[in-house]
Amino acid sequence: MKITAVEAIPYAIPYTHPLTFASGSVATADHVLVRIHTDEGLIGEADAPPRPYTYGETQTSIANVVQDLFAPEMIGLDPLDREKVHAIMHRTIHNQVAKGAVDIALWDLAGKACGVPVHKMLGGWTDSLRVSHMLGFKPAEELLEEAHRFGEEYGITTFKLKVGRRPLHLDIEACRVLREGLGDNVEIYLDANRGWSANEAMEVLRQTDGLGLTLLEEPCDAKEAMSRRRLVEHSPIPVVGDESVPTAGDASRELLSGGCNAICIKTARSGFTEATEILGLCTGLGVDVTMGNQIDTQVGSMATIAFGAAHRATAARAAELSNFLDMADDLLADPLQIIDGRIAVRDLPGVGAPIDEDKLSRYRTDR
Ligand code: MUC
Ligand code: MG
Repeated sequence: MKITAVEAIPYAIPYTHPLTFASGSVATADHVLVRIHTDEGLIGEADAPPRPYTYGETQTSIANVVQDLFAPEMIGLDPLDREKVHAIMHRTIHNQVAKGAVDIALWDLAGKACGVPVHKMLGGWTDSLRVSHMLGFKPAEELLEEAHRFGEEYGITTFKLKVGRRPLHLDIEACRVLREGLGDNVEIYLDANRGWSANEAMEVLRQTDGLGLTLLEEPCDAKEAMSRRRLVEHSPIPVVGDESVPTAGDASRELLSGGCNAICIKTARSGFTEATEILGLCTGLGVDVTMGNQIDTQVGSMATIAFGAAHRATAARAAELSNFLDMADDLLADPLQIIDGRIAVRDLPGVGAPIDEDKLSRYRTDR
């Protein structure tokens, strides 16, 4: 099998409920669908969600780097020779989301070529994942109402609260209201998207002590190395690296230097290959992982599900899989469903995310 063409198709789908967090806000899914074509007629696909405030990539930069830098070198290669494609991509620094999508599209092709679901190829641990829902910036009472609604409608019992606001009492109050309103059996953890300093995060931990929060993700910029290390040393709960650890090299640097002691794995920015390397580091070192959401579509969420369900360690905690519910529409042909707080894998060859061609024609912005 040979790669004959690589497409990077920009599209835009609005959000019905925009998500706001410390480093940015998302009102439109202005993503890129990466498609790798082969001489055998098989097509590998993956969704690339640009997050300029996190990685510096935009819809245009992702489409350009895939089409102008990667595609010309990839054409003619066997898509199963992933290491050769990675060597090509490695010559360009950064551009993690573009690289992640190319990698997932190659795995999609590998699964389709073998007639096997990718979650089986990667490890086949389980057939569904528990869902964690992400709560964006809102007044505390609205957050509680949203959490109750997601509990009742979808059976979700784990919530990641976006924090990192100033003054600090806004988030401290939100934690209190959620804990009092949801009771002790609901898991609540925090993600500050670098909104605080490490010392502010210490203060929040002090004032939320006793509320049973389970994780604190990316409290401050990881480059604040000294005070972040102090925070990690003194925190009673694991401090999770997210945007500071897109690659295995970043994850090892942050873990070994004490910048975090748990890791959020996101397939959108690490692909399956690098995510596997990161996971190996984490299980080897004995640190917890979470499956994160890069504000993914259903197509992107299927990739997270395939990877998360494949491994014991990634299936241990609830995975962030519900952001797609806030979108007006999606490209996935057969919509995802959250039932009793879980989403199931799809037993289709590849990642299991066939695209609705009519919807792609409607939402693509390049024609
Ligand atoms: C998260 O976990 O941080 C917000 C920005 C981004 O890149 O991902 C989201 C969610
Ligand atoms: Mg995060």
